[in-house]
Amino acid sequence: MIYTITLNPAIDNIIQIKDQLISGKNNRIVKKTKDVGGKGTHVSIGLSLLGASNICTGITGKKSYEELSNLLSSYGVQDDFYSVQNEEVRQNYVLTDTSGHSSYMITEYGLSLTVEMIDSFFESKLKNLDARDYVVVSGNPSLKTPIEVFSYFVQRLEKSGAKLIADVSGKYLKEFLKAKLFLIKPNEYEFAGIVGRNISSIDECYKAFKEHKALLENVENIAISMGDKGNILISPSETFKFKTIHVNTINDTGSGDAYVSGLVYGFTEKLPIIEIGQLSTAIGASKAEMETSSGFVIDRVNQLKEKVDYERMS
Ligand code: TA6
Repeated sequence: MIYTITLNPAIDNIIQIKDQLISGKNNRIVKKTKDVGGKGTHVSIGLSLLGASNICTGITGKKSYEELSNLLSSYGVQDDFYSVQNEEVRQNYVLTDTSGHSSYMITEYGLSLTVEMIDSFFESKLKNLDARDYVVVSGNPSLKTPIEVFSYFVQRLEKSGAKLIADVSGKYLKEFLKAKLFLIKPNEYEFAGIVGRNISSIDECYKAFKEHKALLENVENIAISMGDKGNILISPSETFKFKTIHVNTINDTGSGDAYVSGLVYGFTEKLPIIEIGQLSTAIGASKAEMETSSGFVIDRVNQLKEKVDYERMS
């Protein structure tokens, strides 16, 4: 079974304004919608759209949880979060404009986690976890969460024997790298933070990977996304880079998470690396064509994936 864990899910309040946002001007709202926020939730939406059964779980507040759950079920996702009394689901705000050139993300800190919450979460939602399972931890906990609590969470996950997939950043990624990982998906900045040098191209990613293999010895597969510059998939036996497909971007919020859902699907279905890269790249592009924060159009993905150019690096 594939579990997605979101330690700080959200409800995204998407506000579309006319033309581009201008400071000091009265920027008129054209449209307001709500969508699922948080990253692991988006991965579950992607897996469900791809037909892969998964358990969408994590830790959230009880207040507004029903609204988040209804948004998830509108994508066919049955969630099973551990919810905390007297806490609420955080509200995030995504500002987009009709030009489609920019999106602004304004996020609340969300719920600060404790060891007791982690233990209750494992006892109530993860007690059946074992080596046959994949666990995708996507999105950081609230920045108010002490790193020791997150470290405890990672140690409990590692003890379960499940294959771990991490899409987290900064000190949380550094913490996860102490554990044995099946897959990580840093962006260029997060990868630069691991190898301690600036990265400005996909080729530089691969060069830095080869020079700093020791820093990544716990990681089996690495996908590094670089937005318009493309992405690279590094596995123990082969490495490929993939070109980005340029589409008419309406809202790129959640494109990275949608891309991760393609990676998780591909790796868990044991598809060839080339197919994994083409599928996940096409999914990220299809998401960017939508007004929402999550989801994509399967027919559009199938149309785009054949157009994804790639090159073998090793
Ligand atoms: O990646 C997209 C997204 O999950 C948005 O839906 C928004 O909720 C934001 O990112 C949350 O990011 P954070 O890093 O605060 O969990």
